[in-house]
Amino acid sequence: NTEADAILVERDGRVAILRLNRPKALNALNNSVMRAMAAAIAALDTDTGVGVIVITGSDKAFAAGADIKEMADRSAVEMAMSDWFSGWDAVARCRTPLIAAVSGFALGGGCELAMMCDIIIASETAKFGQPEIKLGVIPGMGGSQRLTRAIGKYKAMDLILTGRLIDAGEADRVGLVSRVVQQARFWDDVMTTARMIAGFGKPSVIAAKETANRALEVSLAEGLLFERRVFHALFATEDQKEGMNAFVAKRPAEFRHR
Ligand code: CO8
Repeated sequence: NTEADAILVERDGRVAILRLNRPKALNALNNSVMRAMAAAIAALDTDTGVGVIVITGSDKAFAAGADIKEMADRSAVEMAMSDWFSGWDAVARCRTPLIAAVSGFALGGGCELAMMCDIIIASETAKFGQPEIKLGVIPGMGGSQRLTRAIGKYKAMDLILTGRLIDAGEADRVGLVSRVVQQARFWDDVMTTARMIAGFGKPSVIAAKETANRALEVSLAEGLLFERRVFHALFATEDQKEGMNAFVAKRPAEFRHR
């Protein structure tokens, strides 16, 4: 399919849904998907009407990896000069919360795309892995770093060095997913979660994401200082006044910035 339909963009109120749309290739991530995804996220991230972005695939595959056919014959110089995969940084830079809704295969770049998101909701059919070693390469979209931070060195090495796949249960046990849901309830759970987050005040949601992510970048003392400053600053928002006053008055909060 063409660049225009490499992903499908849907809206459900304040929730945007980006659906990978290369079913015949198990949603392999080629340059068209990367450009379409980067453009969609750039537009949605600055849209004040969007509170959460869901990234998903089909029942059979979230994404079975970077597109091997597109990469197979490239030279090292071509890969380096085009800075292959750098377009995916747009996903990691997104300030709006991202939920990866993973059913079926999330392998290689697919697993790495899920790990760029903030919450990973897996159907019980999900399978995760970093099989690049079997292709003579290594993870190239952040897997060696994000997987190691997410699940620790020894679990990550097990996956990266053997290329073996793990099912949703094992992914849950090692902490690679936020939760596992039965296939029949999977999409309902994803949308309920997305709508809930999208209903909170966006300034505090962005602050929460930004602050939690600092934990992966800085020392504990710096991270705690960052948290304290952001916490204090949120008292300048109408949503803080509304949230706390609504609690005291025993009524639901009506956040302004959502
Ligand atoms: N790329 C391209 N095409 C793919 C990919 C892929 N990653 N995965 C599946 N497809 C295609 C198949 O070629 C097949 O196409 P066709 O019908 O034309 O033959 C179609 O999708 C259906 O796939 P299968 O027939 O293989 O389906 P099965 O249900 O039998 O198997 C699997 C499903 C197990 C998921 C299998 O397709 C598979 O192993 N896929 C590859 C998984 C993989 O290795 N992923 C990692 C890719 S590499 C990567 O993501 C990062 C590389 C880092 C490089 C660093 C550079 C800087």
